[in-house]
Amino acid sequence: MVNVTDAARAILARNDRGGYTVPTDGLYPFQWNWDSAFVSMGFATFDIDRAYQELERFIQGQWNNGMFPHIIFHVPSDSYFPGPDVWQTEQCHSKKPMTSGITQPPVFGIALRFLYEAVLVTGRHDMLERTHTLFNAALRSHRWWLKARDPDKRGLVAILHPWESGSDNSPAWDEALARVPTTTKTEICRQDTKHVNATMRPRNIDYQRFTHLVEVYRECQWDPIKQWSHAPFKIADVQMTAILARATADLIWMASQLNLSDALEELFTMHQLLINGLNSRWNQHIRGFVSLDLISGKDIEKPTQTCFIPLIALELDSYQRKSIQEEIERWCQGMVIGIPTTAPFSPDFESKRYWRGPVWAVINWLIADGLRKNQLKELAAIIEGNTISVIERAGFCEYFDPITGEGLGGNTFSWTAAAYLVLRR
Ligand code: 2M8
Repeated sequence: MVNVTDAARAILARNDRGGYTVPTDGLYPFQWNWDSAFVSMGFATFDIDRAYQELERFIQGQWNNGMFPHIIFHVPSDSYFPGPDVWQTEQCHSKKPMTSGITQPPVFGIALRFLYEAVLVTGRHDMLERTHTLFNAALRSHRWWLKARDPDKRGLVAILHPWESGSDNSPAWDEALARVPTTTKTEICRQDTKHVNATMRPRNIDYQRFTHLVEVYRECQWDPIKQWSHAPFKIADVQMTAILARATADLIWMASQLNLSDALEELFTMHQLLINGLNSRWNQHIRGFVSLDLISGKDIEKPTQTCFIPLIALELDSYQRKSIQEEIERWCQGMVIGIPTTAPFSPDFESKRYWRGPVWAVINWLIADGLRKNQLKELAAIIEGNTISVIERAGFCEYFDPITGEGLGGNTFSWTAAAYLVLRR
């Protein structure tokens, strides 16, 4: 019998393109932002040099203004839409690899701490300079987040495109996305449905709106101030904010390890702002945290995984803790595997369609981590155990049907392999 840990390492080796890892062959032929951060943690369980390399290749795509783009197009490929010809971001990152024009969840800082902890365990002293370089890139990107995506200093950072959230077609974005026009100047040549059954992917109308948004921001020449004022889609997202807050806490830890006292003060201020913002988003009805639609001014009361992600950054009070525990248990009732990314009792739930219900290993990883942080260790262990066993049964799939446990989407997925390696340790 093949050892599953070896199989997970083999997936990472197979998706390695020379120092960076593609999410999976064919469907996603470039380096993705939060995928790479998760993948680097997977590598750190057995090859710390390669783990560092993953982040080093990634920061090659950092923009002059500090933004970490969501895709780095290291080498051309025509198996993905939209490619660099649609984004047209050359002026933002002179002499660097081509990139997309939007960002993704800042898991980078979380990964950097994870890697550095592994370095400390090995007692290696030759990684300091490399660590400093990565730390500085992370700090610049956090500054970009606060400046470009929270100009009103609410303590909540906004997404301007559903692709930025990483949960592209989540029901959480439905109402806001419905206001975005479906007209596009670009010819939409979807490649994803050549790799994966269309019923497991976003709809064509979603792609029209995704592409329309790209065009709006391209016309703003990717200038953050212009984008902020022209954005037809603008959501202060609690998942994004929670990841940024947690990553900021991890950078605080890094700064104290590296004796960077100047950075410490700035990071503390950033962290407090984000924690206050997140705390203001508790919703009694949903029994979780909710995002805010900055255009309609409305709370987004959709039961999606987003509501639980703030656990990774916050210390909940006992009432919140109990509510979230009960809510997660309710969502998992009758499921072969939890946690579904949309509550199964919601009319929006679709067990096979991408971010509208399927279970994602990296989301379980984050939530379990948040549960542990909040002393809900038993529930965390159940979720981790279920994630490990579904991967052992169904393989390293992109996502899983919570009702049947079936593996869906792309196969041989890097971040699923990384999740396995980290959760199985
Ligand atoms: C999916 O998103 C990309 C766009 O970024 C796509 O569907 O084309 C999402 O699952 C996202 O979270 C993930 O980072 C990416 C690569 O795995 O695929």
